[in-house]
Amino acid sequence: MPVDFSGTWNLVSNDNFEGYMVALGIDFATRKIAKVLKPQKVIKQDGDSFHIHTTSTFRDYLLEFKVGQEFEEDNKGLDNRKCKSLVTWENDKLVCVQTGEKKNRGWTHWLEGDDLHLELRCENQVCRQVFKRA
Ligand code: ECB
Repeated sequence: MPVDFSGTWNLVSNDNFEGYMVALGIDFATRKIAKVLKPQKVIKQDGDSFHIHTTSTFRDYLLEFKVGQEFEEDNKGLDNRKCKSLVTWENDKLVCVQTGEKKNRGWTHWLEGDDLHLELRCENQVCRQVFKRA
């Protein structure tokens, strides 16, 4: 059975989100609001087709993609930079490379026990988020 990320997930920890936001050039006022958010992720997975909706009291972000098919990502409401994104499987990890103005940009999702993990990367910064099922 392939790994299934489907479900509703609540953020429980968020290590170095500040550093990640600084690397993305997010302004101080926005970072101050964003760093206290407890976003929820709703993931719908049908094989290699994904719908990942990250919601919060401040902003929402919807991403839809198929593994192995490159797409244009607009990062609207985040840093608003466009990039070319490609998500692939690395064993049971879902790995996204976001090619654009920012070096070493991307993220990785995986399941560990009952937890959903997300590593967000930009330049030399790594943010580690952990989610639990709602
Ligand atoms: C959408 C909730 C967070 C809103 C934060 C608002 C302002 C901060 C601006 C930029 C910070 C960059 C990213 C925010 C962190 C999480 C949002 C989604 C990260 C992401 O790309 O998740 C992937 C993998 O689950 C799916 O889009």
